[in-house]
Amino acid sequence: MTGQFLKNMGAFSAAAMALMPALAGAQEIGRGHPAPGQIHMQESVTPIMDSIVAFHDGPLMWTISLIVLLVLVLLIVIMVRFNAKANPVPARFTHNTAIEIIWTVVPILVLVVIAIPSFGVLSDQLTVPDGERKYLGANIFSFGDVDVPAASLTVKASGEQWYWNYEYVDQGVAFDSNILSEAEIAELKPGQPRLLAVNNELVVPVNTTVRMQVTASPSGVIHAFAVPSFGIKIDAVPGRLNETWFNAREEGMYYGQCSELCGKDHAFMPIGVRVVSAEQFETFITAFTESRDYAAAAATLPPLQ
Ligand SMILES: [Cu+2]
Repeated sequence: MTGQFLKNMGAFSAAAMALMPALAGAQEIGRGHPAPGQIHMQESVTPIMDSIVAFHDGPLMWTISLIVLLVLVLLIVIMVRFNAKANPVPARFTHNTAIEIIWTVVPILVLVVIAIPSFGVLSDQLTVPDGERKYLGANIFSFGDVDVPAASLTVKASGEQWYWNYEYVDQGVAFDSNILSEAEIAELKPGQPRLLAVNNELVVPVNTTVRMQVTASPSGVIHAFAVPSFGIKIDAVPGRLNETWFNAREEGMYYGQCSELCGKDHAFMPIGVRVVSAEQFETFITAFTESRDYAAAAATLPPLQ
C-alpha cells in the first residue's frame, strides 16, 4: 500500500519535473494580451495595475503561502503523531475554548489586514483623479510617488449584443468595435492576436488620464468592461453610468474582454485599446471630428504591428 503510494508520488514528481522546462520556456509575458503558457498577470502600464500587482505579489502571496505552509505542517503532524498505530487510544475531549477563540480571531485579523490595502486600491479605481486627491491604495504600494493629472479625455463605452460602441463624449463622435475573424486578421491586421483583434480600436493618448464611462445598450443586457494591463474591470449595466479611469504610460495595443456572462457571443466581443502619442491622437481625433468617419481617422495612424 505505502510502496504503491510512494511509487505514484515518484511518477507524479517526475511528471512535474518534466513540465518545468516547458514552464521555464514560457516566460514570455504578453504585451497587452496574454501569451501562451503565461502564469503571472499581464504587464502593467497604469498606476492602478501597479498597485494590483504589488498587492498580489506582496501581502496576498505571503498570506497564501504562510497559510498553505501552516496547514501542510498541521496535516503532517496529525498523520505522523495521531495515526492508529502511533496513537491507538484517541483522546475523548471535544472542546477547547482557547483554541476556538484563536481560530476565529486570527482569520478575522488576516482578512482585515488584506482588506485595508484592497479597499484602498478599489476606491482608487472608482475615483476619477482631479489632480489633487491623494490615492490611498497607490500610496500604500508606491510610498506616495504616484502623481496622476486630472482627467482630460472622456470616453463612453457601451456594451451591445455583442460588440462595443465607443463615444468620445466631448467631441460627440462614436463608432462600433467588432471582433475580427482569423481570415480578417491575416488580411487586415497581421500579427494581432486571434479572438482579441477588433476592426476599430479605441484610440487614446499616452500619459493622459482618461475618464472611462461604462454602460450598456438600454434594451440590452449586463456586460463588463475589462482591460487587464490597465487594471480595469467594471460592470456595463443598462440605464446606469459607471465610471472608472486609466492613465497608460506606454504606447501600444492593449486587449481586454467582456467579463460578465452576457449571452451567446460573450466570448466574442473583445476590447481593443490603442495607446498612441499625443500628436497622433490629436491628428486622429481632429480627422474623426471633421469627417465623422472612423476609418478615415484611423488611416492617419501608422499601421499596427
Ligand atoms: Cu458582454
